[in-house]
This record gives sequence, C-alpha cells and structure tokens, in this order.
Amino acid sequence: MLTLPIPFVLSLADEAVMSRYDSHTVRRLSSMTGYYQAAEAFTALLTVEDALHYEVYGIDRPAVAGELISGITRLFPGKVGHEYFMTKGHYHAVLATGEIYYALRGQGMMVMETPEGEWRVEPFAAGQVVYVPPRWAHRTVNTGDEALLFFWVCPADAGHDYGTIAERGFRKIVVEVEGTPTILDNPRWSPSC
Ligand code: M6P
Ligand code: ZN
Repeated sequence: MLTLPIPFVLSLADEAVMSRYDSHTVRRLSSMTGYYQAAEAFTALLTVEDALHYEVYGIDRPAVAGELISGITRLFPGKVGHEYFMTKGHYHAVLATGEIYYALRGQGMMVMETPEGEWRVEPFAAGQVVYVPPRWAHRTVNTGDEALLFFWVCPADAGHDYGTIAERGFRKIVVEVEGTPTILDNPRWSPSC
C-alpha cells in the first residue's frame, strides 16, 4: 500500500508541540505502580495527586515493515524517594528493531540493557542523540528540574513488550545521591523473575 509523505512542524518554543499528530498517550503517576523502589514514597505522592507523569504525541503508521513511527515524549521532573521520574521502559516486541532518540529540552539519562546482560546508561540532555540498537530495552529518566522533551523514531512494526521490565525492572536505577544523579544496581533485580 502506498502511503503519503507527512510534513509537520515541531516547535521548540514554549510548550513544544507537533503541528500534527495522530495519537496522544497520557501516563499518570498511578500507571507507574510497582516501578519505583520506594513504595511508601510512591503512595504518599499518589495521595496528593495522580499527576501527569509523561505524555507521548505520535505520528501513527500501519504496523508493517518499512514504515516508521515517530513522535515526541514529555517526561515531567520529580523523584519518588531518591529515584528520578522515568518512563516504564520496554523491549520491542520485534526484538530485532532499533530506535533513535533526540533530546530537545531538559536533562536526563537513557537506561538500556539486553536479555544477555549488557547494560549502558547514557547522558540524555538537550542536543544529545542516542541510537538504541536492536535487542536493547530502553527507559528515559529525567534528572533535571524541567520537563525532559525528546523526539523519537522507530519501525512501525516494532511494538512494545513491557512484561519483562514491569516484572523485574532494569539492572540499573538512577537515584539522587548527595545532589548528584547516580547509577546504582537495582536491589530488586533478579535474573530468576
Ligand atoms: C518513547 C517511544 C514511545 C514510548 C515512549 C514512552 O517516546 O519509545 O514508543 O511509548 O517512549 O515509553 P514507554 O512506552 O516505555 O512508557
Ligand atoms: Zn522503543
């Protein structure tokens, strides 16, 4: 099936938005239940407000090989206990697919790992591009005081596999230690999960 070119404007002024998008996905704090280390701090935050945690604006395409999907994600700043706000993170359902991330605003890190046990945590601040190769699960962390805004592109048939990460998390977590974003082993990570 022939699909048509899609021009759109991605403005960085003020509340950066895309002039065109097909989908707007909203993740509130409550959708992150079980993801953070500090369960009590999480419950306390949630009691105050089920605030917007991150949102994704997407250009949707048919989920077939060759098509690309793209969009922007805005991840709000904050911490649960000492752990910085983050996305859920996922493997691609089609493991052999990669993704490009381009940070437009804010300060953060990209946490990545493979089923074989490789891991990387890369800086992800405005201007930084991270290429996520096939087989690498990926999560974005906001270590700054403002929203972390980034543009992303991946194969339209990649899909999301949240299960593994939802159950055992990533091998590494990003927490504030004496005012500095610090990479630590995830104490709850277990290979047997
Ligand atoms: C990026 C893309 C999206 C993804 C979003 C939020 O913007 O990879 O496909 O949905 O991050 O991350 P997650 O799906 O892990 O919550
Ligand atoms: Zn992805």
